[in-house]
Amino acid sequence: MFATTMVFAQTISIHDGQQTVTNGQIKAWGEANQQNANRNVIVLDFEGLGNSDAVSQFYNGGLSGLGFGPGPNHGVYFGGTTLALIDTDAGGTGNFANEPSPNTIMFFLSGGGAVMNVPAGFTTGFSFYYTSVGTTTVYVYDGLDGTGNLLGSTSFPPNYNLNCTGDPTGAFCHWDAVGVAFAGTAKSISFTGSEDQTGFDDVTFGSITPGPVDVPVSNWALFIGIGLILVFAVIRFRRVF
Ligand SMILES: [Ca+2]
Ligand SMILES: [Ca+2]
Ligand SMILES: [Ca+2]
Repeated sequence: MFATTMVFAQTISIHDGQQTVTNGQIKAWGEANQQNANRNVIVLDFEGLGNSDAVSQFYNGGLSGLGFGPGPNHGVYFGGTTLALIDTDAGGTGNFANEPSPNTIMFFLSGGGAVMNVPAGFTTGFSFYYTSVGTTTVYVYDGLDGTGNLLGSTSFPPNYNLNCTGDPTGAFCHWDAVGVAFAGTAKSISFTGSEDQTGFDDVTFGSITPGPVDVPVSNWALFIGIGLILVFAVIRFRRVF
């Protein structure tokens, strides 16, 4: 598998080494993520999936290829070539660092890309983080499995090692947050790039910026206010009766 003319940037792989992570550790990461599911938007962070594990039905009320899950049921399923990958520093075989939600990302080894299906459809746009040796292009379709009309496509430049170091290891150490807007109702997204040289994380619906959204401070003030009203209401209720 060695090319006669080696160009480091072109032969580097995002998937490498020996797995040591246990199934128990992987399940714990998934459970920790589900406890933090108090969000305004849907974020697929791939935590709780196995190493080199087909994402498959994990976000659709079912299981991954290796039998992990179910994850949060978002009505989303992935094509067979879409895999999860765990950071080598966390016991997997992922040659990456600084992933936006540790320790698991999405990638593909074959099939030319990762296809995400949303049968109920979604509108406006979505966002995600990526790291890649080559150009990454995302295609949006109004049919399942990359069929139907092409609603839009957006390309992003190579970025995998821009001004960064590992955590402590991982050659794919730079991630960019990007958004894709489109008109119409999308039912599938094809994430493409170079096989074994492109990674994705925090695929987010309902926001042009990827990842979990914290509750704004102003909302906490509102919640505290509602809580105080309820406390006074209970005190008053007890006095009346
Ligand atoms: Ca990491
Ligand atoms: Ca790492
Ligand atoms: Ca992640």
